[in-house]
Amino acid sequence: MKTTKKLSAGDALLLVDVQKDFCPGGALPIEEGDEVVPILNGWIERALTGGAAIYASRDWHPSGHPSFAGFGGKWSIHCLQDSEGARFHPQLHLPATAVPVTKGVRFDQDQNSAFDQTGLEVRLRQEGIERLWIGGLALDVCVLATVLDACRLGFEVRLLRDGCRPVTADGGEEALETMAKAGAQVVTG
Ligand code: VGL
Ligand code: ZN
Repeated sequence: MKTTKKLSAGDALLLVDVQKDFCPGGALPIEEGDEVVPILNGWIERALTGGAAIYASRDWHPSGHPSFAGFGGKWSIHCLQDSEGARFHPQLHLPATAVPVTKGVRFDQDQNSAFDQTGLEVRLRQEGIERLWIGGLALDVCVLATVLDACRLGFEVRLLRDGCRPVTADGGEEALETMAKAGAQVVTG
């Protein structure tokens, strides 16, 4: 099926965790994580041209967070609040109007989805947004969880395949299948 790549009012681009720590050289690097940056910059252009809103989630952990190894989780320490590694990738052309969505702040458990107790759903409904174009890091972790929540909540979802990278290749393939089954439309290019 051919789908248009035009974003318009009533759409939002949702960029998931495009942060330094998830890119090569960071604390929890995803292979080729930085390669999503120019691709997502193209989507930012499309969103601005079409009058779509832009949201950018960020992983933002307190020290001793339960997702960290030694504290109940499996990940190396990453995206500590206010740290250099938690910053959005410096080459990501986020406009000043982009709305940050802070996640991973809970003391009791991780929040992989940008919808998990962040109030994002309420905000999107207030803004009349019905369709989400989603890309970022990591395809098989936080992008997956965010897309599945978005589908479950009834948003129309376009997954930006080339604007994502997985932690593991197999995980990425499986995530794509799971998201497609949930109703997300996978967009390439
Ligand atoms: C993520 C692992 C740990 C992600 C966040 O944003 O996909 N992955 N924390
Ligand atoms: Zn995290």
